[in-house]
Amino acid sequence: MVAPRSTHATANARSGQIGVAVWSRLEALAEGWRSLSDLTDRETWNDPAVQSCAGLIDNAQSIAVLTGAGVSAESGIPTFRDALTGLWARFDPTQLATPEAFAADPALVTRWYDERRVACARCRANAGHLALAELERRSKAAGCRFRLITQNVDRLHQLAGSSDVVELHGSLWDWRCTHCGEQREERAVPFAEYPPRCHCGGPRRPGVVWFGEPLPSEAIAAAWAAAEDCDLFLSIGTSGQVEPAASLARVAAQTGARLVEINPQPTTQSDVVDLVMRGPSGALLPLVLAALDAC
Ligand code: BJW
Ligand code: ZN
Repeated sequence: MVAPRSTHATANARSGQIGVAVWSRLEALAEGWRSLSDLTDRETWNDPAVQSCAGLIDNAQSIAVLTGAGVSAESGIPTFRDALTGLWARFDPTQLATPEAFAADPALVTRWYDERRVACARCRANAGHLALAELERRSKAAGCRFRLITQNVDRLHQLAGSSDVVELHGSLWDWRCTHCGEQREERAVPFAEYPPRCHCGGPRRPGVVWFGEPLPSEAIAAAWAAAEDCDLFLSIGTSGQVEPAASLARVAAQTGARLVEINPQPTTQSDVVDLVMRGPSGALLPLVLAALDAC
């Protein structure tokens, strides 16, 4: 059922691209969804790319999924590289997400994160998150290994029911004291002061990974192991611009895995993947699940 790697270019050209008319329909679907069953009940999807993706999943013994900010876009959370708006429009997110920015102006940086916490607290998991949680359940029930690695800091995968999520870049909800090191989950929004203070009096910072900081060693080890021993790697909603996460797809490719990309836009990984699905993950992933039912 799965074509050999040498036919990738043909497979991409023939069936890996979704047309413009279909794209606008998918956007409408993504906006109009109510629940996973609502979306899949109303739609049966016969696009060859969706069928191919379902076929790859059906044949896999070990699946690794890497997600990025695009997976949460349909929950209303702007992607990391979306231009900042309002009061933040004059700031560059890649400059704010640094230890240097926090050292220079902890109040400014923690206010930015707190506003993102407030916005995230109002968001719910979307059909893409729900579909990945369902795919995990089905895969495990069928004896297939399934590992979800995320760069996202919003914890929406966990809210959707995914388990053992590998968080490469930490979480917006965890805050750590820069003096005594105590870290705890902070769900109440908003904070009363910037930066929030620890009981020891020290300033607290978000438990996320900023540029120039090492990723949590357990998380990066788990992600690397998953990429090395999977036979199917799905890269969903990430631009692939940030290392070391961006290398995971190439690691998987080097060890012989098949690669699928789900993203409305081309990425740094598009050239190495076997199947490109151009569209929003909140619409495409439920359709892949629906197509899996027919496998
Ligand atoms: C949709 C969609 C829809 C839209 N459906 N899709 C090697 C080479 C060069 C540089 C480096 C290197 N190794 C390390 C570096 C430096 C650096 C780096 O990568 N720099 C690059 C900019 C070049 N990396 C680091 O510094 C990392 N640390 C490190 O390597 O440490 C080494 C070390 C070892 C020992 C001691 C000390 C150091 C740390 C990286 C940390 C990244 N952190 C951030 C911020 C987290 C907190 C926060 O959110 O504020 O993580 S940066 C930001 O980028 C965030 C994201 O998780 C990450 C990835 O972004 P993502 O998810 O791809 O989002 P976008 O916005 O880029 O893309 C969204 C995509 O969605 C787009 O493609 C859309 O098309 C798509 N989309 N709608 C599906 N509906
Ligand atoms: Zn403290």
